Amino acid sequence: MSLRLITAGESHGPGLTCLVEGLPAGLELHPEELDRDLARRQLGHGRGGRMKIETDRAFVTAGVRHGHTLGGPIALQIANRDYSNWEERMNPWPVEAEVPEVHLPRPGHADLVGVWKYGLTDVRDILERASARETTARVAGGAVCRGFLAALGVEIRSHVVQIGTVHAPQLTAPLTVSDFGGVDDDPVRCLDAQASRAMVDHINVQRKANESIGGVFEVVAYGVVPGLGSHVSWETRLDGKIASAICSIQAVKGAALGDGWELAARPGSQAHDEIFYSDERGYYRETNRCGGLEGGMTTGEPLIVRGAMKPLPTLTKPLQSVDISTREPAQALRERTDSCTVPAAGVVAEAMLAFVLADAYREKFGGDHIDDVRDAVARYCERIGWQPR
Ligand code: EPS
Repeated sequence: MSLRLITAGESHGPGLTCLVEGLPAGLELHPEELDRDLARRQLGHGRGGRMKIETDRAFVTAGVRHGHTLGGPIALQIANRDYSNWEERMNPWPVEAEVPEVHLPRPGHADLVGVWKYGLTDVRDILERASARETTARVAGGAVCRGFLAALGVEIRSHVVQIGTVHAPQLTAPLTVSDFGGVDDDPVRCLDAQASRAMVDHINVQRKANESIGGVFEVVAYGVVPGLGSHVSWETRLDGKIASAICSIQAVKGAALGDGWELAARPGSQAHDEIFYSDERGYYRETNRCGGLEGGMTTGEPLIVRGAMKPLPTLTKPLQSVDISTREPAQALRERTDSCTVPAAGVVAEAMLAFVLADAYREKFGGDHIDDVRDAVARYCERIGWQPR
């Protein structure tokens, strides 16, 4: 991997940190672009009380000077405002007060296997790091990767296509960047107004019934050059890297590239994207069923990936569990939680895709200064006769 993204931080600890290492020097960054993605991650009907406490902002403490990257690791810090309510329970250092341990693992969370594996007795020692609060740091780092990609003409967008049993209608034409203009104004980040209303109603009904709700988001990257990734070795195939990054998001249980699972049911003649050539367009396709990936490489068509998110494991009406201090039956931990975070997961997935693509560009084109990268990309596009679409 040419680029590294490391996060640190607990959900109710003092704050979160993200380190991004491997970007070139000379890349222009704007603080409002980092904060805009952090604010977008806080959106969505179905969030709990925590989002009213936090107003996430990234403070850059290394790697950037006067709005330009220096080529060294970039460090980003985001404070947990809620820490002021958790100072005794989450203090890095011993405290006077007695802090009771949590002994009620939630089915579907990291709680049980975590204490088991790490030899701990307090579930909080696991759940604090396992919490999806960590995605805040990924989004901050992803925004930096996104700035790098934007300098190379790549734009990433996302929308929600399913919440629980409610599906957005099938698209009749491929989406373009401009179709996403108002997506963040929609309460569930869905592009279809009627489906959005049904999704909001579904969340309300399920929330009243003490349920949490999952769903499916779709992320699309535009302007990606053909030939990122490679067919030559399993670990260089970009499909695998993207699926891994999407499935690493808390509560995501499935990733699909292009038409994904639907391809399995189709005959070959309706599963692939026929190849055409014209002097004006060069090589092109009329369809994009493969989601912009063939043989582990980008095709130059928009890159499309979906992620399926399970309902969150913290339920207001808890599931059956076991008290790990007594091994007696007990109800799982009941904590303040969100009922639906699929809209936010789409924003997190944009960050993860931005990281994977930025890494692939770094690997293929190298360069110490952003102008070196731009020149290398331009030379390559000229050699293969490809223009962004
Ligand atoms: C989370 C539980 C909730 C979520 C949290 C993820 O936090 P709290 O326990 O403080 O109410 O709001 O997500 C965030 C804090 C966030 O920023 O997205 C969990 O258990 O995973």
